[in-house]
Amino acid sequence: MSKPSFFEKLMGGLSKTRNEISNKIDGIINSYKKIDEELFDELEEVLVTADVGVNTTMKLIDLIKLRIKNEKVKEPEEVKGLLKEEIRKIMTELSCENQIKIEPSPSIILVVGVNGVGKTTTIGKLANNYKNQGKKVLMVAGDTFRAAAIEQLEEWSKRAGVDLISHKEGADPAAVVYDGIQAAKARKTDILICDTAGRLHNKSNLMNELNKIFRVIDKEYEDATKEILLVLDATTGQNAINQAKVFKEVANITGIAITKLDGTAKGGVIIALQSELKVPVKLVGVGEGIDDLQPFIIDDFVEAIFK
Ligand SMILES: Nc1nc2c(ncn2[C@@H]2O[C@H](COP(=O)(O)OP(=O)(O)OP(=O)(O)O)[C@@H](O)[C@H]2O)c(=O)[nH]1
Ligand SMILES: [Mg+2]
Repeated sequence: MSKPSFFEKLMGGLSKTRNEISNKIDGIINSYKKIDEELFDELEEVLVTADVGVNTTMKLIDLIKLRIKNEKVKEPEEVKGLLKEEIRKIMTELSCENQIKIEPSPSIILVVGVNGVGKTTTIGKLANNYKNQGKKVLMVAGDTFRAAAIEQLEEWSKRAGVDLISHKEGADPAAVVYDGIQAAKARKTDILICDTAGRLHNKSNLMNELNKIFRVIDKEYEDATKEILLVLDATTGQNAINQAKVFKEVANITGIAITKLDGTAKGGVIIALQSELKVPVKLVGVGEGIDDLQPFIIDDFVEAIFK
């Protein structure tokens, strides 16, 4: 059997979200003979239920109402196409790259996010992808909270065939990152990927720990291309939006990786993240396997949820 293409995997991963959005919208539209307020109310409910978020949903409804008025649209069947177009538009408003920045080399990717969202897994998949592209990759076990966290990253480093810099449990994460940078310089590494702890129970803890790491990076790796990647779990829906807000306050987040899209109908959260929070979604996780990480492409995403 041939391997599924990128788009097929995305389609598979987004199947629950597609059921929640596209199929429900079809059901609604087919039950209306003309476009009226009630139709909009039902559309609104579908979008909010799929975790598009109240603000983004309201904005979208206003935008399609305006188009319907201006273009004198009469048929309910046309509404779905308009919605698809407006979703694509609000997502592309952000004139940011949706690709992880790794050029010019060397680059450093600091991976942050609360516990359990999929940071370590995403690092493993990412390292494997870059290694396969011929890049020299090094991992840093910056989550020193538990010995198991270090072991887990070690496991991924073996699977991906890349080296790992680690200290013992309880070590200062900034010191591990410091060592990682020195090793990257000595080994002429292209991409240094750093894990961090998710178990930081409050904002000032989080800020202190991250700031220490940022200072080390700024001082020791000033010229490196930097990416601060926030990992969010799609299954948490609106909670993911709240996490993004908190992390935006403490760090200059340059991109988002959304994980676990395969198990959820809440994929609509991506629309809100990209359009409301103005942080580009750069990666999507669609499974637990090493190949289950994909670059985020707005057009493919919109096609996949409206198929
Ligand atoms: N289905 C699915 N599961 C995923 C995906 N990404 C991660 N997971 C699973 O989510 C769980 C947590 O992943 P980790 O990578 O350990 O998460 P973490 O953020 O490093 O967690 P802590 O180190 O505890 O803060 C694991 O069981 C992963 O296999 C994904 O895209 N899809
Ligand atoms: Mg981890």
